[in-house]
Amino acid sequence: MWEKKDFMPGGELQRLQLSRLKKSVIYAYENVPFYRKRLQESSVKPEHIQTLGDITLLPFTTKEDMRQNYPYGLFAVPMTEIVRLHASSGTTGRPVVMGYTRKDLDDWSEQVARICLMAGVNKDDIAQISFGYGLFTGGFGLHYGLEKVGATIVPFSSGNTERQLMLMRDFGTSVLVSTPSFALYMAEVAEDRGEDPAGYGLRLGLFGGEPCSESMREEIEKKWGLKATLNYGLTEIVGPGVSGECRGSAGMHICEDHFYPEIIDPLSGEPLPHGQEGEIVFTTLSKEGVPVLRYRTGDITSLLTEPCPCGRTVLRMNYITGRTDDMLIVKGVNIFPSQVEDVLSGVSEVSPYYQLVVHREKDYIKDLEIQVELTGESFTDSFQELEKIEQKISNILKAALSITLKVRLMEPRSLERTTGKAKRIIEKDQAAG
Ligand code: DLL
Repeated sequence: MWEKKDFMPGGELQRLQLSRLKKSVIYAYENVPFYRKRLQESSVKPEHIQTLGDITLLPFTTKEDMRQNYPYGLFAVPMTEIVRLHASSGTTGRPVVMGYTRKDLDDWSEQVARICLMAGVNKDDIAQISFGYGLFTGGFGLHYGLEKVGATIVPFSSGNTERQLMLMRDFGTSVLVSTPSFALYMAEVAEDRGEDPAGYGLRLGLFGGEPCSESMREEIEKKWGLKATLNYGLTEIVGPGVSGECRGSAGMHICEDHFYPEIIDPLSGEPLPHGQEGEIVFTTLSKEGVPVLRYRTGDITSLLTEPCPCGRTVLRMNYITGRTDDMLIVKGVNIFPSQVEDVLSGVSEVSPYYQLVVHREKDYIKDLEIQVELTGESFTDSFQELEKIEQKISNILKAALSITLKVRLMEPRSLERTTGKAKRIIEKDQAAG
């Protein structure tokens, strides 16, 4: 039964992973010319994989590899076997295209169902999906997982916030499925209408697709009066369903029988021991349509090895603290948006809405401005008061990052709201005001 797969005894899980890993490497080698060539170039043969540790013999796969093989170059089966396509939301360049066989879709719904179950969804729930349905994996991914659990699905898709709220109330929605930023925005819209979001009766949130700081999670929980759980995934591997939180809210359990995780040093590519922070790399262990070997996700996190009180034996991954490609180098200092967010979350005068505005000159960053919204309560006409808050934030940022950054306080509700993923880094010419 799929419900039991997160509870496999240690040795059994590793045996399954090893037999699947061996098969996946042979499968990719025999069916995807790209992998055959890559392995040959590194003088690796599938039979060299004899232990799970031997995975480090395999070369990495990158987003660039996927883009270069656009659209179907990494597919391992003829198109007659592919029953669904999804693609990454990347705004620049070619998207990453994923193809799923019938079995891939069955596995995917099971993976997402496990994530939903560990978050606490049950048959009595009415789950409103506010992820986009389309090439983005969020809508369809959560849809089939929730269906497998037996919840009643409201397949709303993203956008149209007023109507989302109306149906949420009328249909008695108990579970909200969305990005954390959209959950926060919906609460704001409800408040604008003079309503208390907590009155809507949501009991649980399944949030994913983007980072969610602890202060943002608390804010969402407080406003809606729900329990917020986070889940993680990416198009290149499958979509949502790679990992998710149980009720303990202490990291996200990985569907390890399907996705083998590693942590590497993002600079050297060397494997790092469990517990240490680095870039997470995944190898698919069961995929037919597009098997993926050692995909460098760009996401920075660590693997948690302590047993979870919930009894699940699969590893947990920590929350994502940044992306390798989100790092901004300003005057020689490396800055991740999450570091700025951490600082801002400790300042009571500002809301969770912020943006990092990048001023570029040729190929380097000349300046970085932190735009952050004041809360309704701290908004004032007093120039002195505003300057005091700005200075306070600037000082804390300086202490945390060892660099003086320009801080610009914005009026409440002035930064752009999103019905999908929040955009934290913007280029100067796109900035508000
Ligand atoms: O966002 C898949 C997804 C949909 C996951 C819905 C969960 C829920 P992509 O659009 O390919 O796929 O974006 C993947 O988003 O590499 C991370 O950088 C980020 N991401 C996804 N989930 C989380 C999370 C979907 N829980 C990229 N925390 C990933 C932090 C996340 N970042």
